[in-house]
Amino acid sequence: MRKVIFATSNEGKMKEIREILEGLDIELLSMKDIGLNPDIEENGKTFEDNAIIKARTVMELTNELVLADDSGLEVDYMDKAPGVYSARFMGEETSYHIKNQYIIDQLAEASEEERSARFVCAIACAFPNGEVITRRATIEGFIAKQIVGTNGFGYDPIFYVPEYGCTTAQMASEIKNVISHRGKALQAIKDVIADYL
Ligand code: ITT
Repeated sequence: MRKVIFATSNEGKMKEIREILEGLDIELLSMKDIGLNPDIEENGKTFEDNAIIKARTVMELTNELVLADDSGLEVDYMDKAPGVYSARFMGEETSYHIKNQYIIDQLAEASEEERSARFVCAIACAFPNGEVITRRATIEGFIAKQIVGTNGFGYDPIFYVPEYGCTTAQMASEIKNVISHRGKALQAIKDVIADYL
């Protein structure tokens, strides 16, 4: 079975990735599985740049097919912050309860329409021959007025999806995995990998 490494050390992402890529005839390995923990500087300006940096670095270290996800939350009222800085926003060690409450507080004066936001995900796939491809997907929503829900990770408890009447932290993972930025971007990458196998 072909090995595919997913270059992430975010456990929340990895759980979703395993669920979404289930069914592909691959041995999916996390960074933890292969015992690698390189210090990768994500200094790109776009989600794609950073996904490529992560996938390419780990491909060069392993010579395997490597996928990487760079994702984040864009809040329109905050000029699309935290964006590519989503993980580092207010400090990597700061709890998401504090980060989420801060964003809610920033939007105290915002109207309903001004609460618009989206999750963005770029997935890069680095092949051992040096070729790299990317796919991007988004999910549109609004910043909730309160922190609600315990599923998912990160900013899920404040990301309200009107079509479902709840935050992504209140959704079953089966639903989030189909409609989310990561679910859709990985679905597109799945087809590319299936062709390669
Ligand atoms: P890796 O680089 O090791 O993959 P990371 O957490 O540093 O892990 P990113 O740089 O891509 O990853 O930052 C993504 C951040 O965006 C993540 O830490 C969350 O804060 C947020 N995020 C992305 N997707 C999310 C989702 O589905 N639900 C909630 N928050 C999400």
